[in-house]
Amino acid sequence: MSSVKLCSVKLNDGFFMPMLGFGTSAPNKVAKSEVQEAVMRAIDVGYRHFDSAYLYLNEEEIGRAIRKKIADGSVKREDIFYTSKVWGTFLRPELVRTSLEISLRKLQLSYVDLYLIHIPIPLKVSKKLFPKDEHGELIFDTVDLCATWDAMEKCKDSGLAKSIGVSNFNRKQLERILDKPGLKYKPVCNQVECHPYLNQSKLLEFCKSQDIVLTAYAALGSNSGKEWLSKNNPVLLEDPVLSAIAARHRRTQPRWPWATSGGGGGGGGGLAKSFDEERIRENFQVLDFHLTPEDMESLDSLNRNIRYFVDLLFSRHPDFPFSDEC
Ligand code: NAP
Ligand code: WDT
Repeated sequence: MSSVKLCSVKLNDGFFMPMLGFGTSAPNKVAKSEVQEAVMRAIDVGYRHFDSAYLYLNEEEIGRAIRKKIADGSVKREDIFYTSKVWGTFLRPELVRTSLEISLRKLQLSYVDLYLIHIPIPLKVSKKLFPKDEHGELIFDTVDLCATWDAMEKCKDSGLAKSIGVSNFNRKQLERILDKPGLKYKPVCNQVECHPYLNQSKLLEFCKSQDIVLTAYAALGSNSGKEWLSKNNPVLLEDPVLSAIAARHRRTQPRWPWATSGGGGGGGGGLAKSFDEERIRENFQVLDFHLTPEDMESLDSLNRNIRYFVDLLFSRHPDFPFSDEC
């Protein structure tokens, strides 16, 4: 087992989150048994933070992996930081706790460390993850996100979730929650796409000012193979400027999740997904290198507003988060 200790960031509710998290979402064609293997391997390598969701349909396998590593004495439950997310079909306040209980039952765990609103877009209550009408249009629900947040706060009060936060929220949507009358708990984080091509400097600044951690997803630029990704974007990990910085630090290049999420500049978190033994190890080596001011400058110059995750299905909703500048 690795002796490397992960750096953690203190959340605004007092809990700690390891800055580097292990992403678990894979294309549908990948067998679910792979995620179980990958999570066990990741625990052996030293990862302690795991990111999943109801949407990913892999919580049974992740729960099994975590419980096996607890049973063999590698870790204790309290060493693990596990995140789940409530999907858009459960954003009615009366369904939020049910959704969390479904995840916990699949996981066979008694609590999650972090529970997030996955998207700010309520979808019609349905067994389908993406409920559509006869014309193939997504069917939305009308739910007040502040009411959903009340239900999230109750999940924290019940102890089923240690911390609560959001994902894919823009600044206005965060403000709506922060300005909610009678707010009991602020979101501890906003998990959003963030990498050198979309550095989220404005949103990061806002989050920092509110003591909200910005957690970066697709920090390695995600990858093809995912049904919903646009195919015409440049591949982040093939960027020559990144290669040059990596070479200067005698690193292979994909070690950017922490550095690009504001971790380099302080106070962020980042996710990296790999199910490959070698790359799981490689991606863990982000903790012992520091970017120089010149590196930061070249990284800043790469920012070009490229989103790998844009789902046009959502873009008709009035709360579509990605039309605003931040
Ligand atoms: P990512 O972590 O940016 O990239 C993963 C892809 O890069 C995989 O295809 C992986 O393939 C490849 N890869 C990983 N390490 C590599 C390396 N060292 N060299 C070359 N290729 C490498 O993308 P992501 O999975 O889209 O995002 C990470 C996690 O964020 C997800 O798994 C999920 O947990 C979360 N997420 C959340 C949201 C949200 O809406 N909240 C959206 C997207 C993602 P191999 O597996 O073959 O290594
Ligand atoms: C933009 C577009 C944001 C994939 C789609 C969110 C898709 C959530 C993952 C995810 C979406 C979505 N993932 O991890 O691979 O909500 O459809 O978490 S999405």
